[in-house]
Amino acid sequence: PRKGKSMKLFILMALFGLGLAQHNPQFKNGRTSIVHLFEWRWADIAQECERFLGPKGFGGVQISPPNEHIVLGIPWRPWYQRYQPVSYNLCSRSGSEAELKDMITRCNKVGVNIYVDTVINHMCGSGGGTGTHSSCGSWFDATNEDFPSVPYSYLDFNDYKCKTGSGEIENYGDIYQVRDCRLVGLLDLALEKEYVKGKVTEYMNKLINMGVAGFRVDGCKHMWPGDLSAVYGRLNNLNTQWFPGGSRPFIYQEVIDLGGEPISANEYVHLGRVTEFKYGAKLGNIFRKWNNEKLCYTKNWGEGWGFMANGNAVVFTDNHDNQRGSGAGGASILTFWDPRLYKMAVGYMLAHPYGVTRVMSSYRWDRNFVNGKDQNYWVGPPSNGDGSTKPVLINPDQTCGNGWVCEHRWRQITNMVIFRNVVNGQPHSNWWDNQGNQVAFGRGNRGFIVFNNDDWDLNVTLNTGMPGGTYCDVISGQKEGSKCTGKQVTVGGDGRATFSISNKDEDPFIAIHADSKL
Ligand code: AAO
Repeated sequence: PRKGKSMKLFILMALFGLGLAQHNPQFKNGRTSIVHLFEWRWADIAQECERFLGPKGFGGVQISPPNEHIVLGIPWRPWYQRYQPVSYNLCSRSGSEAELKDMITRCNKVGVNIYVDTVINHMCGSGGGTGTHSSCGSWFDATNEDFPSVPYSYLDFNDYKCKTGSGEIENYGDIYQVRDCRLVGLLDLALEKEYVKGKVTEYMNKLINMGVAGFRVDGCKHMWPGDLSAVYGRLNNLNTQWFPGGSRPFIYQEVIDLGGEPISANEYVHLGRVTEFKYGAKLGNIFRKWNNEKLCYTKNWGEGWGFMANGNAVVFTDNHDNQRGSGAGGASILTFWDPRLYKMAVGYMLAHPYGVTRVMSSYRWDRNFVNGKDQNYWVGPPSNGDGSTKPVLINPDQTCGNGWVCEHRWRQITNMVIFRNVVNGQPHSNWWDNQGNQVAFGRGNRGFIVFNNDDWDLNVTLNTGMPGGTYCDVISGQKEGSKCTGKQVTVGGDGRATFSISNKDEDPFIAIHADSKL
């Protein structure tokens, strides 16, 4: 009996260990954040890793889906064609397999991981037609569910299980519909079939062998946790050219859970991390001061706000869906369109210890609101006349051109990505608030941040917990050589410092850290 018990314990630990391992982003040397380079070309990402992300301490890049996808109406080409797979060939709007491979290698070399946006719930829409209008030119027939380049046939789809009249998800209150019927007309793969599991696993393992560190798994709410568990369990360990032996791929699953539906994020947290959508929705309300929210209420930010356990969460202010009004979160979501509040919200997220952080990096499009809805939410990345994606230009002042926003290059955001690395592992400490929208907190003795989102000035002396000395604020400027290019903060031998932030400042917050000390 003792042997049986310890065997059971061993199995439990092995299962638990395996699960936990897939929660680890496998960041290289002390890096802590992911940037989503939405719709970037592989060639541009490779260069960005070398010239910016590596040197600035970014941990990884979430790339747009690399597999072959439908091409919708040249040159119309909405961004969302990437979420309509036609095969698992590795050629997409972002580039060829060779370019993908080159990018993965060059990013790994400078310590930046690649995470793949993985679309395995479905293929293209049922109305996708028949022909070779796909990113590698593979022939497919959406009408008859025939994708010979995988190959998948009609036998590999869920139609036999879906019970709704339309074949669509009609009611998010019915877990069977949500998993077995079509999401917005997308042909729903039967992941319960061994054959489909095999094809999906083959695709993901090919990417692992090429050197990626993990996966953002699209639409997990629409797949059964048991099927996902089986797929994840068959994934190879990471490539030992770049990662320690036995490293498991990082898994983070897109499950929109704002409460109120029978399927919850909780059903997925043992399999990997999950996107915490409440985070950006609440943070938007707080910085906009909607619903009587105040910054001081964030003293217990994180699990105290009903978010999932810290170790399970991937957090973000906005994502590619809700920055254009779809997905979840609604009007409160902050984006680059509201730069002043956005920088504060991203700064707050990066300073706070909760979750694995993902920074959004976008392109600009012409918005056209009709009754509060953006008619142009579909507009694809900056493109040439033939529909190909424009390269990311870097201006002399290090901002991006050609329509790329590059939020991750905004000084305030880049410097807070660095802040998060510097304070990594330190506790949330030395909280202060004015019972309104002025708050401050530290990260042990390694960093301190102060926000003024009230409509009046902040003038206060606070215990920072930092060693005495002169520090450069990394929001209004940064340390360059032996000088600060922006504000300076003097911390006394007792750890106290006086802060002044006008509500009219360009960016009404100040952050200092161990590496910004003169
Ligand atoms: C396109 C066209 C469609 C066409 C289809 C097929 O737009 O008209 O029928 O092609 O031809 C993206 C685009 C889609 C696009 C699709 C394929 O967003 O417009 O369809 O590519 O090209 C659900 C899913 C979630 C999904 C989200 C958008 O659960 O997984 O919808 N996100 C991912 C990707 C996304 C992608 C796909 C999945 C598909 O990030 O880019 O779609 O690969 C509730 C549910 C959510 C549900 C939303 C849908 O949310 O909870 O699970 O998300 O509804 O809007 C409040 C509620 C909140 C609610 C929310 C929105 O906030 O509290 O729960 O409102 O109503």
